[in-house]
Amino acid sequence: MYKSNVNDELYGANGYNCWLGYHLLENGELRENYSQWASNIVISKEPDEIKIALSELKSGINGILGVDAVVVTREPEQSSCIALGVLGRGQNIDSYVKYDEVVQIGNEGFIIKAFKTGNSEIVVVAGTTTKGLLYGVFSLLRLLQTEATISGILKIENPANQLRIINHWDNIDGSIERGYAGKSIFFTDNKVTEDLGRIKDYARLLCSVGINSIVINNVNVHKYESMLITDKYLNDVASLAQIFRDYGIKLYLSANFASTIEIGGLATADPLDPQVRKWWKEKADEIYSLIPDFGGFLIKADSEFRPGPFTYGRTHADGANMLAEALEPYGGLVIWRCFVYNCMQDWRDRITDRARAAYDNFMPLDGLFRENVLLQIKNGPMDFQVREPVSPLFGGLQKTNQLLELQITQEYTGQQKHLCYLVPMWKEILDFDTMAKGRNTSVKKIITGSVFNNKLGGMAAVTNIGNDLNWTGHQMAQSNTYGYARLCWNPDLSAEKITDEWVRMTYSNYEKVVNTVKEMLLGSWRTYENYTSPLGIGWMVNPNHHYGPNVDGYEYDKWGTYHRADHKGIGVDRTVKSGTGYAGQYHKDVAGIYEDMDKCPEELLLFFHHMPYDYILKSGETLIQYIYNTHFKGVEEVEELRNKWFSLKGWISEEIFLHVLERLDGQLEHSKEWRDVINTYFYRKTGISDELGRKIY
Ligand code: GCV
Repeated sequence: MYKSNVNDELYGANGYNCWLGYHLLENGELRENYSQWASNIVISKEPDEIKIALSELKSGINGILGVDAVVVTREPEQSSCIALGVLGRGQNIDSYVKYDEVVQIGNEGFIIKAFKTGNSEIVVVAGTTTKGLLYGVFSLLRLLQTEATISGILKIENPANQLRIINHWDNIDGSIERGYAGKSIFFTDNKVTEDLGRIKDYARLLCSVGINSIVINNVNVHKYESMLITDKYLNDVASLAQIFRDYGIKLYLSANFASTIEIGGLATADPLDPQVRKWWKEKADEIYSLIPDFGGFLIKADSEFRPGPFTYGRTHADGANMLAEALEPYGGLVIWRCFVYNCMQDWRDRITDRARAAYDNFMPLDGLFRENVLLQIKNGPMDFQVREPVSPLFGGLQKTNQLLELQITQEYTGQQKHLCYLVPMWKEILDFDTMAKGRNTSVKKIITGSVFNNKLGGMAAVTNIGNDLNWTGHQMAQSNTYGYARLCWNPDLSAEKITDEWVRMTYSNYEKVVNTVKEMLLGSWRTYENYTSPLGIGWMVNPNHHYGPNVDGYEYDKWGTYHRADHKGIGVDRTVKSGTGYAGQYHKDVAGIYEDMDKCPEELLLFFHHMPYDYILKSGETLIQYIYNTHFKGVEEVEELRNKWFSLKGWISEEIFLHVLERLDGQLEHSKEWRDVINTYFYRKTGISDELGRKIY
């Protein structure tokens, strides 16, 4: 055991507090400087509506500055202070904010503004709603914890995306589909949890980074799980909703499209059947009587054996609109997933292409959905692979509300055993230019609704949270939760900035720690890609659980042929000219790039083209040599990751240091297995040796 220099109590020994651990600033001068105004908090006479914001502010200041701030209800004579409140209610706080500032603050926005009067410094934190104020408080605390300059600041922020959603794939029995951090925090043994303290801690965490919606159960709603919308569970679900409400978060439920059959005693789930429509309306009445601000339903239909409107010869618009009609009187939403494809596809057939499915199913329905329906679209056309092109539905759909769906839980990216920081990948997705309305029609703009004047929009992601003490299994995977939420709030933030914040909030401001951890995180996605599936081909994982290498292992392809690898070449021809035609689903300016193997971005080459192993890449390597090289390199990079982390010995709480070290050791071993399995497969298939004569097992 080594002796740590770090005071574990201050730096969060076990990771439970995530980025809200609030550790005392190391910089004494700065602490002193902040404390001059942060020691006094001035509020109006009505502390009730700002109770949570105030207590968050007080406890944050206490942790970061070691000060027990005094709360008063008017400006202390000649003292510097924080002025805190909700604007527009005739309270003192109004006098600090100018009209042209107030009008810029939306109903989730806030202002942080610092100015001098005489010798005093006033720092105003205000929103036009309680929720906005809460976001403002968490933002101020972030600024303090990351040692930002507050003097003279004028910061008015509003979230870019209306809906900033977390999806849980939690089952009522407590298991989590694709969960790698323990069991569900919401359910245990077919009951709603009694550990509401933990739910409150979770709500705080999510609110602190601006999440405003949560779906608490799995999209795969089986017969028993359909009961969640019955009186057996709804009262308990309402208690969860109450906790989230306090932190500005609306609760949603995934529902079984065939609930009328599973729990309603009807013989059909046909969306056009009057009995079915009546049943859902009554169900909505019941739910809203208990949860007045219920967000709505998330639906997975006609996908991976889930029921849906196809059974009745109806469209997905028919299905979604029927539910939307039931929720509409209460302002509820239907979030309908586009992950609809035929998992029984015969992969020997060279024309049928799973990648085409979402577009083929949903493009013809553009404009047919009611106003309170959103389509939730996975970032790529397949399934959260380490590298995929962006779904062509972005930029394709124009008359439909859209949500981008990402996966925080690392189903295909190392299952929180491997370090794989996904923010750089998500940045690429958000910045992708669909060209739908000329240059600069990026995904991030489309999902805000602003490009096509859609009423609703935003982002959703499948969470990596479970009941492990540190929430995410691998403690550093907390950075993915944090980064996702920050991008929902502001997709223009750079990966570098988000990472910097996370490290400073989570560990410390010591430059050594900040620089080392940032380097580790920012390169880790590419490293993971290097030793796993090359150039966008995807999968190559063991079937069902999706962990570990297995080149032919994709479970819905019993013929082991989806990647089209033979002794001469590999890759799927998705061109219009000679392949599945998928490339043609993009706007013509984008399609032209993907269609042409010389223009196609190389990292996606095998997704779009079938290439011979001796094809020369831009680097001058042959394709086969590139596969060998990246797999050796990936392992070396994991070795570097481990060395970097090891250099932080004594700088990070001992428990977290050892825990991460253990994960990195495991990752190193496992990356070697990946390297060997992939390289051997291709060596045997092609008979081509590594030019550098390295040993291929
Ligand atoms: C919840 C993939 C996953 C499934 C998941 C599905 C989905 O197929 O492997 O576990 O099911 O995606 O997104 O619905």
